[in-house]
Amino acid sequence: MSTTLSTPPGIGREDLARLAEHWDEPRSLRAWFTTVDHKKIGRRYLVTAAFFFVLAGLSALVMRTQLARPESGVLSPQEYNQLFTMHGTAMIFLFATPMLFGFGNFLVPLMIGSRDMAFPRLNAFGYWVFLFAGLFMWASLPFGAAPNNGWFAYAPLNQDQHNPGLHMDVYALGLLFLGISTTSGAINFIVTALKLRAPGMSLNRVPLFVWAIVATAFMVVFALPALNTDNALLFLDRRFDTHFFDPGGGGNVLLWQHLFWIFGHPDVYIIVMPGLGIVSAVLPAFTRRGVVGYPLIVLAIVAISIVSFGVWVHHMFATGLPQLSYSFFSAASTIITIPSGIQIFAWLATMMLGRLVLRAPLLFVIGFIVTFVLGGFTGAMFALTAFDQQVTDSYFVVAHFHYVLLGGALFPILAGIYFWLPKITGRMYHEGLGRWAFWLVFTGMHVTFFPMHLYGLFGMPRRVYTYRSDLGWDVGNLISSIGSYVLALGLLLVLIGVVHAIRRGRPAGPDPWEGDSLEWSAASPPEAYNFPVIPCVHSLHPTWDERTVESTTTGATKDRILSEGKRTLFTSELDARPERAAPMPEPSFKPLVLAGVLLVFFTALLLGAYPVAVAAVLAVAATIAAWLWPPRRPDEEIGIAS
Ligand code: HEM
Ligand SMILES: [Cu+2]
Repeated sequence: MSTTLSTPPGIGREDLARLAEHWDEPRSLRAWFTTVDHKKIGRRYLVTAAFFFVLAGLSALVMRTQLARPESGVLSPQEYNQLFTMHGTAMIFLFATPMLFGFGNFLVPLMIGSRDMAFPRLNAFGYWVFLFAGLFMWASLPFGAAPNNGWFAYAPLNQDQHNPGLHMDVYALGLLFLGISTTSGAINFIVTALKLRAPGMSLNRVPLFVWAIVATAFMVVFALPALNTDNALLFLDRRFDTHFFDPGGGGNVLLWQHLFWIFGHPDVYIIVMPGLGIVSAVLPAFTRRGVVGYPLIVLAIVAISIVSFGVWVHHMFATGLPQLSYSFFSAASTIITIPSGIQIFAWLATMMLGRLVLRAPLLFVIGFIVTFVLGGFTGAMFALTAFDQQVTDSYFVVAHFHYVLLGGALFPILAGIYFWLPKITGRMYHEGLGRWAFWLVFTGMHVTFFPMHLYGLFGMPRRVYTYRSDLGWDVGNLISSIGSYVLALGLLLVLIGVVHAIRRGRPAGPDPWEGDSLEWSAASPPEAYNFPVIPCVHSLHPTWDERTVESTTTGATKDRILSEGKRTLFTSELDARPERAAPMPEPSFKPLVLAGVLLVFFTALLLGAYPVAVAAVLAVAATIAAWLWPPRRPDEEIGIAS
């Protein structure tokens, strides 16, 4: 498996053998279902999210085929509604966030010098719930019962009397189900980054990618409850005759919008922030220097994660709220461009001061900067209430958010794929294929979405399944559709590149990019225990720093080898001072079982089989009890410091 064949210096053969014995999981079907290894779980997140991306992308291609010509009949209005809703919902909830969580899962323990996440079984549980919730939602499409009211599912159209059938029940239950995964993942990231950092990695030495993931996780914890409340109330409205969002019964349609966007705007940053973290992680290797302005970037990350909770009403400028509140939210929306701008300038300065190595990951980072800044420009335009009221609900908006989301999430994700593929698979990708993929994706993206600004300004509304040909939108739409095929071709090349690397790529070695963070000091792919010796971190760029490297070779000590039992080191939150070596859990079926029982619960609710749902709740309680039951012989814990 690993590329380091000889014994690494600093650790003896017996210790190495013992580590392998405690950490290696056998290659069996059983091990496949019970694994708690963050690297395997991270890989699964990446593959599953990529699969949902393909489904959502194919939906987009079908829509663009329908819209290529005026008055075409590829799709019925009902089918179009379901496709754009599933496309948007899946891209946001089943692709962007889980994909970035996949990178986080694989990388955070490696970057902070730990042997796993803080809660490995919770981690496995989060993955299974994500998989089941995603399948739960997509499975509705072949039955013609997929959500059909847009990804933000406004009231009153989400109500039973206006929207009968299962469509919006799938939406409400699917997102509630998925939220369990996102929340548990977020908590895991927070605890991992606070408690499992290698000794010496004080807060001012934490890699920017980890900062971004932790800030994202905090935002998830605070934002998601609003969405969950919305969906729980919606389900009650639809099934149990409450009237939270039904004006006829004294409810309030704007309540839905407020709760949705209190979640929804932070969610934009939940999607983009880890992408920005990837950019900060990729740049040092391809500019041969640290990112300029580390403390400023950290402050910007923290500022964004707070301010983004105070701008949500800019999504509601056309709902007739009091003018004064618009002024406040307009100002807040303008202010939030400052910390984003700081990061952009820090990256530009890094590139100007460094020595550029123009490989595929850097190309995608440059593509990110161009695209994301253009999306930011139109975003700043929307912050002005008067402008927003003119173009809201037009294709100008569709252009804007695709620039932000493809710029801020897809491009960094592609940069991350090329950058970490050698680490994840142990194999190098084909550079020529990577460049072709970049140019096709970049060109395709702008050819698809730039014209949308124009026909948006010319009045084409979003979410229409077709248009008349005398409105002047024909040429623009045709160009967009052609662009989307070019984009799809580029993405196909990415996939081919990944498969080619796995099959044919030359072995990468532990550190093909001479990167600066700790994952590059582990083998490619990393051993099950990540690090034979947990390093002692002396700087912000540990792999470039002699003293940190020495701490795992000539300076290795027993308390950082930890070869007795399956253990990793817990350290203090701020300064990462060693506290104790804690035992890590063995593989287990319980995460899978719990996720499976939850799937039964949500399916029963969907189909109205309430007695089954009650039984499933009991099974959930029983599974959790079994999970938490103390083992007969409590694991021995060995304190190594006071
Ligand atoms: C891969 C190329 C993509 C293409 C060709 C594409 C195309 C489209 C199209 C045709 C629509 C429907 C527009 C309408 O009728 O109003 C749409 C909506 C949307 N797309 Fe994409 N898209 C792509 C990628 C993405 C990505 C990567 C994301 C997010 C990460 C995304 C998020 C959305 C959202 C949120 C909507 C709004 C759905 C709604 O109106 O409720 N798209 N896209
Ligand atoms: Cu917003």
